[in-house]
Amino acid sequence: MADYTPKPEHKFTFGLWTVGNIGRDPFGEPTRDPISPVDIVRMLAEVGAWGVNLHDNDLVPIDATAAERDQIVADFKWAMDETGIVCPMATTNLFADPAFKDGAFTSNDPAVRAYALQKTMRSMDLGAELGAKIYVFWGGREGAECDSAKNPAEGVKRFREAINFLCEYSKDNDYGYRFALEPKPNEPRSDIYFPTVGSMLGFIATLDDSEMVGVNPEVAHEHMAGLNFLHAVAQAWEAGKLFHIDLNDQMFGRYDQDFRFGSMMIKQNFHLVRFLEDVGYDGSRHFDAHAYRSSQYEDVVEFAHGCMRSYLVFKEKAAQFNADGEIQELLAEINADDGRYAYLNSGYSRAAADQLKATEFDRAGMGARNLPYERLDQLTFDVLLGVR
Ligand code: GCO
Ligand code: MN
Ligand code: MN
Repeated sequence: MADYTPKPEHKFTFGLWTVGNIGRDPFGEPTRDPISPVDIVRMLAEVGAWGVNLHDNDLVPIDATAAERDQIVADFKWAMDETGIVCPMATTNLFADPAFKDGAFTSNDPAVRAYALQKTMRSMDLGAELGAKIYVFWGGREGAECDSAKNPAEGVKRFREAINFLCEYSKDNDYGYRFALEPKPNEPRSDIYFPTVGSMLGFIATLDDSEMVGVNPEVAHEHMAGLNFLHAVAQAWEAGKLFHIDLNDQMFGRYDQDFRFGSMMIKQNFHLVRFLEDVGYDGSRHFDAHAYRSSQYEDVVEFAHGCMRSYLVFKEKAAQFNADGEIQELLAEINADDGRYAYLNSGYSRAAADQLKATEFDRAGMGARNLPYERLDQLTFDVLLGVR
């Protein structure tokens, strides 16, 4: 029996808001008691996680005094030291307070935009104090219901100005942050700006210092938009922009479900984990999910175990897939290359263009070739379901 024990090298992290979720939804009141940040750190250590991530207000209430803040942060750091739990990522809550009801960085109100910047700088100070090196931006309220009220191009511009400003703030303070922007198509807004990973990648290229900014893709967010998450992650990876990842699970086209990783889309998640492991992604594996509303504390602990266990099971299946002789033979057959067109690999030259133009192709032969993807997909299924 394989060992599915989580270890620090797996870099499994949970947000304070994930295992700390109290089961409130738009139709119903909380179903479980809050857990203090210090107790969450202890719980994460017990289940074998590596790190904890947080929004400023997951730890420090928005109306805390400076003295209260310092005490809370000191207690939290003590719990981190005691347990060995690290804090690799921090972020700002720019969505809960009514001040942000029509956006933070993209609000029409200059005072709200300025307050959002100030709140983020303070939260960056906090993250730096806890050792975070990744700073996430999820623009939950940056969007609209009423497109008559806001010019979306203005929204893009305002978001850019904010990120440019905060990049400089990070550098000015030697925080060493890398920013990870997290797209989502909707919820809580009807439409959120920069709805997908591709959209965010396009935006990043327009920043003053695009080097220090990447993405934080989330399974649920691309699935809500009906998109292939693996493809989004692969594009981000190929662009050198996969700075962080939010793992959870979600049916296509539904409300924001935030299910336990591996609980819903098994084949998609398998391919995702195989990709992350094969390319050597070495960032956090962050679970941005929460337990069902029906769970109490002991089942929340099971939820946390489950996220990490599912990842490790997928990882084991990926190794099995990679070591399977029949699968590898099929892949070799599918990717066969006799080197005849290698002259195209170095890009354009007049000689290459002339040679290519003079080539006769067996178009009918190419079309008639059998691609054994049915067999390959069934073998994948058999690996996943443990019958191979
Ligand atoms: C959501 C988002 C958030 C962010 C978090 C960190 O759908 O609510 O995924 O959980 O990830 O705010 O930036
Ligand atoms: Mn989410
Ligand atoms: Mn998220």
